[in-house]
Amino acid sequence: MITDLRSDTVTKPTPAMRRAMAEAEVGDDVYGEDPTVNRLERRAAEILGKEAALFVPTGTMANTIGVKLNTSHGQEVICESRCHVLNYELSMMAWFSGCLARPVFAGDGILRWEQIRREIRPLGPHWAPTGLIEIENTHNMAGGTVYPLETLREIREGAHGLGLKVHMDGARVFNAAEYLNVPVSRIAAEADTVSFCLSKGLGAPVGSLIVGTAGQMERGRLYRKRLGGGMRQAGVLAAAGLIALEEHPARLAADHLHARLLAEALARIPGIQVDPAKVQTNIVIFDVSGTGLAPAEFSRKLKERGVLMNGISATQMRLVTHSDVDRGMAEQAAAVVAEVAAAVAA
Ligand code: TLP
Repeated sequence: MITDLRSDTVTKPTPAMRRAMAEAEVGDDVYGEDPTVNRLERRAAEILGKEAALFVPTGTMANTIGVKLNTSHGQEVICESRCHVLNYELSMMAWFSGCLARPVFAGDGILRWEQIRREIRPLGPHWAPTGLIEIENTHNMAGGTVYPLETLREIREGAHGLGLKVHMDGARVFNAAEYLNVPVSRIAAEADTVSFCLSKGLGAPVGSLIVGTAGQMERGRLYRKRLGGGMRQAGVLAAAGLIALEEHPARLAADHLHARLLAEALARIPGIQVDPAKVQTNIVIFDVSGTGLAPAEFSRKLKERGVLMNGISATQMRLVTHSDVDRGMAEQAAAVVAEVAAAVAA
């Protein structure tokens, strides 16, 4: 058996999802006639506390539309240096929206208003004006870190005070809500548009949503079509998404527990560095340089023993817990990491 901790994107649809997909009522969503997609969009808007939602194939498309809705060509988007929109979306911000990223580093991935404020550029003879603040919650490459509500409020108030919008890449915003123990709508209220993924911790096979005002989502539909995201009888996907959205947030606590257990076990392994106290959600980033192995080599040795984890830098690896990994598998994976580290030391 393989324990796949490369990402929470790897989950397989549950039997209930497969049944719902097989039985889904469908129509042509490009005409707005897919009842299951419409239901998913209605429920997503309600749960996130926004006027409207738009179902899209991927988180990348949701963010692309989010940036486009809130900017115009030639503007800058302030974002954290390691964020997904800048590093893992094939420069879509530039390609589709004609914007430049203005990256700002925060060790824990969490931007503070004071940092953002210093980077805001007015219209002037030399500068591209700031168009948007983009925040990633939870922050993937900082290790699943969560924005405190107070920090989000300061960013929203500061940005709105200057006439700027806030887009939240909330691919894992339900993990953030679980960590803060608040309804996800409390978090979404602090951003103008929020993207989130059904296909990560929530366990759906495909799909993301973007939420915002009804007017924004109406324009968003056109951008989605331009991007090739008009999916026709997409109710088969939305049916699995509805189960993910309604039922799976409740099980994220287990993923967080397993991530914490893994981090604690890893911290005891000589040569591995990680601070379990910093693990807030389902992502653990750990340094393997002390073992004498590079992440790619470490990853290969883990794979030989049935455990999948990827390197994310010259020294660090990432593991992500999800619904297809139970406590026993998490414990077993930690034992395999210990075994590889010990084999190298010997
Ligand atoms: N993240 C993937 C990889 O692309 C890195 C992963 O395995 O974590 N925002 C955030 C914060 C993400 O982590 C991801 C995917 C996306 C957006 C994009 O989602 P998709 O893959 O659906 O385009």
